[in-house]
Amino acid sequence: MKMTFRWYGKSDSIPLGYIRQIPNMSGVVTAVYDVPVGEVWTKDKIAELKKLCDNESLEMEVIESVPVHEDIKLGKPTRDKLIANYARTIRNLGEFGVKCICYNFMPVFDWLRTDLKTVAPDGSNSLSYNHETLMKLDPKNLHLPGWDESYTTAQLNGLLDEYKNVTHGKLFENLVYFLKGIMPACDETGINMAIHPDDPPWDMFGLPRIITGADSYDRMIAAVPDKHNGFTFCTGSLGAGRSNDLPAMAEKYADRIYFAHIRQLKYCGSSDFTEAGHLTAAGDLDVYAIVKGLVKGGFDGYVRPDHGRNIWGEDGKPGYGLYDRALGAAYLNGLFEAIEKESK
Ligand code: DNO
Repeated sequence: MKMTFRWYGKSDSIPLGYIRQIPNMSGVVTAVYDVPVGEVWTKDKIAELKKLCDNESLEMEVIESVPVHEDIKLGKPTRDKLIANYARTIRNLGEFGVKCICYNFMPVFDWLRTDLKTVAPDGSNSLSYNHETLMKLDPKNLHLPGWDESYTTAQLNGLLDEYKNVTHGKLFENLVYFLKGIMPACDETGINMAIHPDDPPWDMFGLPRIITGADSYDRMIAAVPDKHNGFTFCTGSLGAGRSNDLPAMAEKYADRIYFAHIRQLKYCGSSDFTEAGHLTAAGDLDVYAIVKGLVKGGFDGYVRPDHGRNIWGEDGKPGYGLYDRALGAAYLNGLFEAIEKESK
């Protein structure tokens, strides 16, 4: 495995030099943030980003994310042009040594939480999700914590209306259409596409969500068997779905898991959760068993410590401060080293 760390580009308050000092850190997971969704990432933009990483001797082999335009998810006639643009971005990224692209296929919203700073008894704080609170929100006039509100209210209303005709089946067909359109660029460049699960893995505001567990993985592999069609195994997202057996999934799909986001959840009630420190004992996910599953299955991808808490007085970007993610990386390094040695 290769240990990596998410870095939000030049605007990230965490210096690349600090990231490099985390033991075993091979590179960063980053993105070009100033190109509108649907447009091609030019070689100039990619080169600029890569240079920043090169200067600090960090690799830039994983991109998170190249976002997918809503018209592609909606299956609108404009999608062919947008898919061609996406394929060009893949080819451009391939020229700069990128090996893996994380993306998601969630309609309109990405991850959803109801609080960004839930305080734990030890004084640290982290993100949390409360279903009842979420259900009380009006999707047409939404101000969600951590959401970048890139749509105007009118645009958001329009989009939500357009999705009224998109069933789960239709959304899945649109995903398959998209993947078939970009696979030639992946075959050519060797880039692996790694879909991020829906977070949390259930429908939101009447919008369908389709990447929720093992069944979704099976359907995706069956529909697009190309080896470049794979997964970002996000333990926090999949783990919010209580019926997902994460260690079993980790082992079963290890050869298609190109990227692992490893984080911890503490469950409350039947669907609520608070994010916690990475340690197995800190929450309800068996992080040890998950790593064991990955190793047993022959996992050979990228890992990043996912969402950390805010600790030691840090007021980091929600989920993406330095300290707790660095602790998470150290813990995961230890698990991988021990389990890999034991399994030889
Ligand atoms: C949240 C992240 C997601 C992820 C995208 C990938 O912290 O895991 O926002 O980057 O869903 O497309």
